[in-house]
Amino acid sequence: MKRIRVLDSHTGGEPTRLVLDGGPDLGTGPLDERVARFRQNFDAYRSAIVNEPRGSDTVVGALLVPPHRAGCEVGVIFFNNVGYLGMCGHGTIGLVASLAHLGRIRPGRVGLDTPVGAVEAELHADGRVSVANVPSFRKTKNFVARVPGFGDVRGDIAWGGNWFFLVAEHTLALKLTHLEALTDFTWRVRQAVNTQGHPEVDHVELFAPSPAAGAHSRNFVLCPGKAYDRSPCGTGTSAKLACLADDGKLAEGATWVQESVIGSRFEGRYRWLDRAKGEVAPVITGTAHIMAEATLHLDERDPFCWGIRA
Ligand code: PYC
Repeated sequence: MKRIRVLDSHTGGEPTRLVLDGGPDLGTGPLDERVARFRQNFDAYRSAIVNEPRGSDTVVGALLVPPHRAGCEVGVIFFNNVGYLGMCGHGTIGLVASLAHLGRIRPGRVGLDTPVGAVEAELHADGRVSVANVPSFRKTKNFVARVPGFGDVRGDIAWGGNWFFLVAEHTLALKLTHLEALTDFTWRVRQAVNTQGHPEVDHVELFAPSPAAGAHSRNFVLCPGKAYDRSPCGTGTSAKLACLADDGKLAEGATWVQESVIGSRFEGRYRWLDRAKGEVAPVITGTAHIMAEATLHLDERDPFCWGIRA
């Protein structure tokens, strides 16, 4: 029997399952090499931790590992129902809130090593967490995807720690009552973008005005495994900030309030890194709540010990 100690939190409704002990030993070295080892040799752990019956399509796992990059105190590898994430904004907020809950950190700054770069988080005295994310940028403006059944869909391809296709021109209402239609549309858009020259894109983000006061925008984010992000998506908001900056629609240092389809919010702002390249340093702020401290039991007599997998 294997035992895995986890701490579950949610950030704006999106769950994070932090693995404290009992996860795979990925050895040492750069985190992009360790994530390759995770995928190659220990992928069953990913499934056991986040997939049904212990988890669900929405759970993002976070494996704590020793850092490699200088100046980082903690290393983390994020994963989901279908694979691995470069970075995860809501997951980082959940990780920091979880470390605070365990008494491992106090308000202040903590350097995090991730497979796609160093990230600096700040735990504020009131429990909010700010994440200075990896450099973010727009790769392609106004890419037009030909989507069967929907026609041409125009959007931007941008990096915020994961790859996104960001769409503002569409006719769908970003409401919880429309989840099926939103999922169907964004999934078809993703397939079209992937087959029409951009296989790297694994998240699709729709935007619309928010019906609530105080938010600049509402989004719907389709994650790689077809679940939608309950939070406003930290890496997706970083990609959005890069596009806003490049379009001259948001000033450096100004606050952008991004609301999710369930109404939870992140605040974002950016600093220019390289105007000519359109590269920004985004900071995302949000709050996480602890939900459970648990020990997962992996009993080989259980036919679904390693999760339900396709
Ligand atoms: O917050 O960056 C994020 C994220 C990515 C996938 C789910 N959440």
